[in-house]
Amino acid sequence: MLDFDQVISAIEGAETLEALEALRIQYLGKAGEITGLMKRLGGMSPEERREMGPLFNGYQRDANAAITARKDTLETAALDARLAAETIDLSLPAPATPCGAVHPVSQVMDELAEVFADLGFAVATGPEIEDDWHNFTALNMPESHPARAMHDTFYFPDRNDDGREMLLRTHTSPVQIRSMIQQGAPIRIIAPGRVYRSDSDATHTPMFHQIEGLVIDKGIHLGHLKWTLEAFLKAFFERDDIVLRLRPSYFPFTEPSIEVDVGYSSQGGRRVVGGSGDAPGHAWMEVLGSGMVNRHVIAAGGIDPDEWQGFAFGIGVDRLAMLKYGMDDLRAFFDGDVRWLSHYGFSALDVPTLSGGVGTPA
Ligand code: 2NL
Repeated sequence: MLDFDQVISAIEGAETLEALEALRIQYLGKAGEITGLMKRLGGMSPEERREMGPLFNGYQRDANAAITARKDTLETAALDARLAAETIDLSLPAPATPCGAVHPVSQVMDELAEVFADLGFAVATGPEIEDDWHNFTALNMPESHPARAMHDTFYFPDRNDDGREMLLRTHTSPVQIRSMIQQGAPIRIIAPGRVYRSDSDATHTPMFHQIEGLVIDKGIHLGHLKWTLEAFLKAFFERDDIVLRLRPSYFPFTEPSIEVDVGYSSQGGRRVVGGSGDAPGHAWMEVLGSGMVNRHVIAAGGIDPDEWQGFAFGIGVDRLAMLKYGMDDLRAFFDGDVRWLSHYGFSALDVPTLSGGVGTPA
């Protein structure tokens, strides 16, 4: 026969939760000893059952209660032991907070905005989803114009409510068209942002960054363009010995159109901007396109081209970042690899300044 006092003292003396669980199974489990007594009640005569029923039921109830109480005691003791062991040493240095970095494209965009702000330019922005009028037609590129095909445009399947074809802007020029229409002359703006062309290889990504500039005022001429670009490139590259070479070119939206090269030399496998491209050990590198705004474009912007003139320019920001900070593969810009970013990125706490980066070697 079961010695119930011993069952209770075994439960109360269990040293661990595992030992307690073993006792629970031994007495109250499916094949447990108290469970066995309960099963035996079924085979008893009514008299026997009346006598033994309350006794066995009491065993079951009291054993359960003892196990619950012991479990509670053991768990509390385990928690107390853990709390005593896990003290916090407040004198230890705090673990470093994972911190992002500013992407070189964002850094260069900020630097460009700062340089041009010093020259009196405001920053203008606009939609990346455009219609073909703002992206092409207003820029002196009518529907059949071959330059439209040159842009490898991403088109949307549906036209907008005005029946215009919709597309991802291929340059930020539509921002300047919108600014001309909205604010009128005079204008002094830069339009930085993402642009899209269906192009992909080592030097082209389908999305890239551009910054365009537009000045509209009275009596604006090529001299203003050249001075502005020179001042900009000197400030951006933080060097006084920047030499420009202006070459005639063609863009539908400017007349005349001018491509601008800068002199550079190769030092330790890196291109370093500065000096004349004709000097020994130097060469020329194209950095931007520009020109006097075509009178048709000024008119499309709702401004009288007989009264107002202007110049404009367009620069690839990604290429400019590569040049200033020494990255050699454009595709890595948009891979999203944090190792690349921690190598080339800039502290998020930095105030964007011209001298914030590694700069060009002296
Ligand atoms: C390039 C050439 C250029 C412009 C962009 C422009 C904008 C308006 C009117 C006239 Cl609203 N021109 N933009 C002008 C000349 C060149 O970009 O090679 N960019 C990377």
